[in-house]
Amino acid sequence: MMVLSNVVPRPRYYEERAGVALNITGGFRVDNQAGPECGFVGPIAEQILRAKTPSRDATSVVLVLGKEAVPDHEEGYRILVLPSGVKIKARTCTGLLRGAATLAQLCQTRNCGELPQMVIEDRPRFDWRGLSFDVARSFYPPQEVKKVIDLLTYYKMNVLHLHLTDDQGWRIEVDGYPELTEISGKTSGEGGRSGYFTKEEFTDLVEYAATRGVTIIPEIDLPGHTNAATHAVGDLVPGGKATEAYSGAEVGFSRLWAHLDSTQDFVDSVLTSLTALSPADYVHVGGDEALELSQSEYKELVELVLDSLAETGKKPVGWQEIAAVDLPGGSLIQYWDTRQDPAPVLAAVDAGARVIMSPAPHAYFDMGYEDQTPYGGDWAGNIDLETAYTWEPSEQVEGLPESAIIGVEGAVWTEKIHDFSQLSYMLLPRLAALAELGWSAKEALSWEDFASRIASQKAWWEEEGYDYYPEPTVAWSESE
Ligand code: TNX
Repeated sequence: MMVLSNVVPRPRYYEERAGVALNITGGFRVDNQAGPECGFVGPIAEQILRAKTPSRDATSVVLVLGKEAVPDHEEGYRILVLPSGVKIKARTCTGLLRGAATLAQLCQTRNCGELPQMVIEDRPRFDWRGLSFDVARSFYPPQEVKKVIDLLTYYKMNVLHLHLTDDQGWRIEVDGYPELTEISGKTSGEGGRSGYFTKEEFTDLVEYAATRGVTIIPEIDLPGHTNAATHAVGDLVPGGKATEAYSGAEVGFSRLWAHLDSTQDFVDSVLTSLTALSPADYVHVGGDEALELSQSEYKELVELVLDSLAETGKKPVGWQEIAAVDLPGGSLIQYWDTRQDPAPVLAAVDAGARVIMSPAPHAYFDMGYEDQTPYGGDWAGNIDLETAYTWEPSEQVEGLPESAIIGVEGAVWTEKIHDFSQLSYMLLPRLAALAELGWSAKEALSWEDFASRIASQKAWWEEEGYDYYPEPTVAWSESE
């Protein structure tokens, strides 16, 4: 098992074989034989394996597509280590990327040295392994979002959910409503950064993520969390007077109004413009904490949003509260608030919805690790690494069968997390814990084993310039 001591998430199947080891002295050289549709995988695998300028004695990594002996999942892969080099086989281009991530971790530090002959066969437990990233309270420019995507790729996560709008700011250009970004692209939460993604920048992020096996799910938070919209577009407010900019950290005070014609036009324009940029099957439409709305107003507005979204051909994801509304088939509900009665979620699941598990007391990475954590908040409690790792998605809601759970998602809200260094400190190491929970076989999860493997990861974090919290329960110094 020693040879896997650097690998997170833990692979499903591994077998060491007798015989001469592979001696890696000059890094890797990628030989992409996977055909034109996976042409993009070669350069990305080179990046993951840091094979950009291979030396003459570089070890060859052959990439091939195939089904034989590859676990039956679109992200499944098989790695074969022979004395002559490494072969990665997968059913899809994404599967090849997953294999490359494992190989990179087997060789965490630049001098990989010897790898025994072996076979790894691997596939994920859950199809959805995501991170929800709030770029509305504090803006994070494209190059920083890319650094987050790199982390997801390294840990085989496949969804980046971008929370693009909230009370404090609006972060994506919308056709027909330039004031959204011209006005509310300049606001932020207190201490946070402002800014927004142009359509070109957003498209570039979608492409960057896609070639790394990550789908971007954009979120427009409706019908609450809308102060940035009502601040920029006075027509969304009865009487036509725009609301004041908001930089505080309260939630629940802002809203749309169903009886205004401008609301329909606004929602249609936002969703049409956004979906033209986003190839993902889903759009996250928020739905959380609309505390100023009566239940009937909430339903009316959410239905308006869902009908508008249906016109675009996309399926909705909504925060847990959205379960109160009749949802179209194929909808996803994001479970976050363990204080609320889950009965509506169970009813929605009975009616055909599936659930993304993001229980705040385990998966909210804006919570402190401990009382002294300098950033973030504490409303869902402290979340140390063990708490982030030790929870079972299928045991969060009584009566919710595992088959109804599409996967897991962490969340990082940024009211009190203002730059990349702080963000990274809050994500690492907890993001890696969530990644393993979402990927590895349930029976294989072990906190002690994870705690020993995570120690090896800091070499990569340090080389790549990611800050992290040196969780005291991990023996970091023993990693090298
Ligand atoms: C609750 S989680 C929120 C966010 C806050 C977060 C702070 C959810 C759907 N809504 O608006 O940023 O708590 O942790």
